[in-house]
Amino acid sequence: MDRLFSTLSKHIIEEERKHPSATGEFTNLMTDIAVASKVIAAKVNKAGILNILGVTGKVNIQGEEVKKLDEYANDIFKKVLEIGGYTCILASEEDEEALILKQATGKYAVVFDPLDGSSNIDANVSIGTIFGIYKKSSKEDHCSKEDLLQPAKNMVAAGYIIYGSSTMFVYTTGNGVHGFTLDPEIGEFILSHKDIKIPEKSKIYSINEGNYSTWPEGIKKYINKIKQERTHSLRYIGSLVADFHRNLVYGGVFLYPQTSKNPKGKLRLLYEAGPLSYIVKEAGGKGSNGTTDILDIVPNSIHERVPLFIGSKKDVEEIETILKEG
Ligand code: P6P
Repeated sequence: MDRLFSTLSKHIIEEERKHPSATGEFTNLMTDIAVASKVIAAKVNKAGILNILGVTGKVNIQGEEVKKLDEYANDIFKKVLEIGGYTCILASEEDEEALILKQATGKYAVVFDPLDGSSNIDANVSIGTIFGIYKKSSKEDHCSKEDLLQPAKNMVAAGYIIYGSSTMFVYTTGNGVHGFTLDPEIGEFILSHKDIKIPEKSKIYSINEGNYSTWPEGIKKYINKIKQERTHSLRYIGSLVADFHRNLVYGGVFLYPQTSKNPKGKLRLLYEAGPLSYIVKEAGGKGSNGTTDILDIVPNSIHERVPLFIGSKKDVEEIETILKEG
């Protein structure tokens, strides 16, 4: 019975109480995100029945096929945040341009990938939503892209929802990383993983070995080294949130280096690498582009791509050292 008192809603309110000057707006924003994630989870969990698998026939800014669930998740997130009124500008993986919301009162900028890994939807592989929240930085009353193009270290919160064997909401506001599992019987996210810490050294590496021939030499050297020393197992789902979450819980390092097809890397800085690096730092890990901590990189555009090496700190630092040696 006491588990009912460790809900996400209660946790968010307890976090607010740590900030005496809090107005409750942030709590309401986080609550809105939690509601959006439950709505998306309900659809993801029965996509095959509702005939919302498959594609819409459209292509997004990334040149990727937009799956029906992608579009649905994007619409839900934007609608909930717009109605909530606590945000002034949004950046979504699915939309070419940032969305400046009509009400200028919201003081938060939210970046999100509404449904990452969607190429796996039809195969019932775990997928996820990633979000990051900034306080508006511009001095003007209205919001502008400047409020979005902040380094991830400026975030006030970051999280993801993984739609897998269960639906989990994992987030941090800078006071540890906490995981909540959705109890579908009562429609509440219940605290299941308090203060997650990623093991400093991992035994898992996640990378698409199919790109081996086009990796930078330093990455080939690192992968060959761990394969030679047989210190790691390869686990790669091809769904960032699922790979990241497993590595966060068990320890592991995820690598998406530059390739011939993605010479700047494939993953996006603003709404993928940034929020996940904020989370992993809070859990004792690290996110890097190979030379710089992801948290310190100032985005030049909302869809900017970066090479991403993220997970157990010692593994990421070893990759940085090998890349530095050239
Ligand atoms: P690849 C999914 O399309 C995605 O954006 C991430 O979720 C995932 O980590 C990556 O791409 C997989 O890319 O090239 O290995 O299929």
